[in-house]
Amino acid sequence: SIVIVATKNKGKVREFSHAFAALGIEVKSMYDYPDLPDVVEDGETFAANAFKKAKTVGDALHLPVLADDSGLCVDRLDGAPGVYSARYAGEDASDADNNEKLLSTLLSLQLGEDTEQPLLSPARFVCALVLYDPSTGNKVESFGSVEGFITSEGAGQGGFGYDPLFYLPEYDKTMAELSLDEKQAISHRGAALRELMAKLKS
Ligand code: ITT
Repeated sequence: SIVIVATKNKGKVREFSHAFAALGIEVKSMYDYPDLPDVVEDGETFAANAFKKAKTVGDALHLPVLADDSGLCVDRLDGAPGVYSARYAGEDASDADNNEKLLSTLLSLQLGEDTEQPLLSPARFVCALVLYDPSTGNKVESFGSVEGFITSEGAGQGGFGYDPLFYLPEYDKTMAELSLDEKQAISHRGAALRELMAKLKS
């Protein structure tokens, strides 16, 4: 069987493919369906944006669709970049651009403080998932989050997005230094996926 995920983010595709492969389910993404309408992600919450993606793509394909809206919330930045995480440094910003903007913003706030210490700024990743069925109009929602610290000493080649800057003290590693299995076990996306599966079973 297959599940369609309304995403163009290759990092998300990799993680969903890995998670669903363990259940014998193949993941299709927006790359597998040409001519899908553009999704306007102007919602104020992760859940609102996830629903917009699932509904736009589900209605276009006349098939049930899963969507993920996620991002990074930094305490010191009052929860930014939040729903703007993908375009923090501008409309077509790369992950590297966004990471650079995040670090320079936090480091500029730290001026005047003890700059000998590496930056460790509390933050969390948040993920909202929506599974939408256009034949009934029903949706199932789930959420997950993971706490960590933005570090000025980025590391790791795995994951995507802000993972190299997201430090997990319990592991003494960044999210980008974890394997796919390790990330799935603790990540916002892994947690949201487990909650979704539990809701679908009950
Ligand atoms: P789709 O809308 O096509 O799914 P997107 O990248 O635009 O792709 P979002 O609007 O949900 O997706 O933005 C999520 C951004 O938050 C993403 O681009 C990363 O910068 C960041 N992010 C989300 N999950 C992450 C993770 O597991 N690790 C690192 N960064 C993550």
